[in-house]
Amino acid sequence: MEDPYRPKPADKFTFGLWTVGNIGRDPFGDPVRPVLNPEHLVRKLGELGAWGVNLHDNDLVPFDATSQERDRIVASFKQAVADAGMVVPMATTNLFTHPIFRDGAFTASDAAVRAFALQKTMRAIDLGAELGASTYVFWGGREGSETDAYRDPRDAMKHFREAINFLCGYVQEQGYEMGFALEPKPNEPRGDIYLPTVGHMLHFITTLDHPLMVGVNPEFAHETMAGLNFVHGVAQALDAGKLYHIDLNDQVMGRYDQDFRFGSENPKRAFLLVKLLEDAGYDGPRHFDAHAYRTEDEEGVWAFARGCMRSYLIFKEKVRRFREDSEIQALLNDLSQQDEAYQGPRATGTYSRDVAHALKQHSFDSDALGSRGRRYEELDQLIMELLLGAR
Ligand code: GCO
Ligand code: MN
Ligand code: MN
Repeated sequence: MEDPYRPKPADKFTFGLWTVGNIGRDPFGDPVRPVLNPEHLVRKLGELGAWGVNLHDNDLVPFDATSQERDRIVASFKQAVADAGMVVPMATTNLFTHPIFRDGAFTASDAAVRAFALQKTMRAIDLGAELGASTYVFWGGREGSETDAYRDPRDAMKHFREAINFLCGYVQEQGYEMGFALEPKPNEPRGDIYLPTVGHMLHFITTLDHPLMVGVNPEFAHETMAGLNFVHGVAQALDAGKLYHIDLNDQVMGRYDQDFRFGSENPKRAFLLVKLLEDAGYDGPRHFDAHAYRTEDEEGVWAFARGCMRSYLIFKEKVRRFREDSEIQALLNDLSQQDEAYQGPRATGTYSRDVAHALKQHSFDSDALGSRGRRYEELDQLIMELLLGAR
């Protein structure tokens, strides 16, 4: 029998070169895995059934490469991607590793650093375009502070806006078919990062010169680190038409930035996320921005990658069963019938003076409404039993 959870390109699973290429360095310890060549990573991901691979400029081209070296590396990588039957749907810039970015990139106080960050990003956008990427991600890893003693955070916001406006203009002038996805994160590596959550980012986008070109790239771990509900953040991005990309992984609230395998810590939240994405008809990449435990060797890395994709597909299958489970559906119907039984005046879209008048006069049985239980305990337990394999 064919394995129902075998990933296929049509599932649109992607990994970053930096994710499966993670060598397990942390602030306390040296690397535990060798550096693996990008072409090897692409080949392996293709074999596992992934659709695409994403990269930072310097995951592929070293920071100090000459233009000849760059062209040779890029041509050979392009061939490897094609040979593996893969695509590069997203690209991004490393604006955090080099010491020049110690105080930020687009928001750095030093004007020369800000200008260098723009130069590096334009070149990296060219690289992304050459590889066929249609989404360009901005994760402002160093765009933050440990102390606000010097920089006024309003200047940081202004400089970030200027950079994104400038780069939108650059992409338009080049004629690239590319949208931007801004990725919020509350902290790490900076003490605090500006624009820390999906909500902050969504508002910031409305202040840009070309807001239609720009959406968000929410990450499970990032909203969770902030103590927020990731499913709600993604829902708000969907509601705003701004879910241009998504970073899937897992994270325990209150810990360091863990980047665990998708679904490994909070499977119920992961299930509800997959349900939301599938219900909404989200058709962008399902990108895993995670890495294998530091305990693992290369085999463990592939077990990790397989695990991310399989878990997504298992959750998706659970969503299908949720929709077909007669007990769950009967409960949902019951609830919604009662919810929609109300026949009185209500707000539907725009304001109406007549409805307002009728509503002010309407008499409600507040005792009856206030005594109605919601049966969410029952429903949630049914979901748990579905997830635990008991139904
Ligand atoms: C992190 C971020 C990054 C970004 C990546 C691509 O916490 O380190 O999630 O992995 O997603 O730089 O933009
Ligand atoms: Mn992250
Ligand atoms: Mn990320």
